[in-house]
Amino acid sequence: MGLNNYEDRLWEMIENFKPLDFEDAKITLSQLDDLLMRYDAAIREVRTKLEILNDELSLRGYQNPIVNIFSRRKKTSNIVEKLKRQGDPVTLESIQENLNDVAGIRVICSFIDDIYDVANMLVSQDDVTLIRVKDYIQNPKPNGYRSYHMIIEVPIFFSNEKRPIRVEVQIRTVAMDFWASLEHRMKYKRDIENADEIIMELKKCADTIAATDAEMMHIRDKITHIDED
Ligand code: 0O2
Repeated sequence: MGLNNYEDRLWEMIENFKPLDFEDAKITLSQLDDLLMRYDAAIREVRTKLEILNDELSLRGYQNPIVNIFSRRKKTSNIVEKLKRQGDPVTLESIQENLNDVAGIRVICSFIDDIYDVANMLVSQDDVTLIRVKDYIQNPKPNGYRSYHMIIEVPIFFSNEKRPIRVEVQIRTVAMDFWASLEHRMKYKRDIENADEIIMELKKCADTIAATDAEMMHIRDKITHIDED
């Protein structure tokens, strides 16, 4: 890390975390780095679990239920912005108490039933604690958004302690992901002239995608039966 980067982060710390003085800012920054390292470790842990599941299921004839895994750790600026937006204090304790998505993993599956299989297999591991589920596949959002969201907690072992760390896992099909990426772009655009029209078109596409996802599963089942005969 270059000096400028460190200095920038120190100023970011002073501005948002309101340390007592410069020395306190340095200490808090080092504690923040420690906390972020723990979230990075949790991402690695959950990614590995998913990769192992995928390898095993592929050997059992499931044909790679997971197409891709993306992960990201929220940047400090976005952590601060979200805490402020929620009206929560900007402190290290508050990050752990009030944010579930500092560590985020997105799993892309081929078929809808793969999503539920992968989710169930992950949460049935005895070191994984399920904190919350939001099933936007069974209950899509009014805009058409579909995805299966879980907040889980995994224990991470460090040199002198074991700590449970939260990870947000979003699981969706390739088609749902394609839709969500395009729809997400709307979030950062202001004053869109024909917003209502775009929202309607996106909703229509989301419904078409849902029907296609269901049909693809049906066709896959037919092909599987031919294979078995
Ligand atoms: P970004 O930029 O992707 O990180 P919480 O879990 O309490 O923080 P919430 O809203 O209750 O917040 O969680 P929820 O509903 O599980 O959604 C969290 C994430 O799902 C969002 O993170 C998005 O990534 C995704 N998401 C939810 N709704 C939509 C939607 O309508 N369209 C798209 N494209 N993505 C969605 P962030 O932090 O909002 O955004």
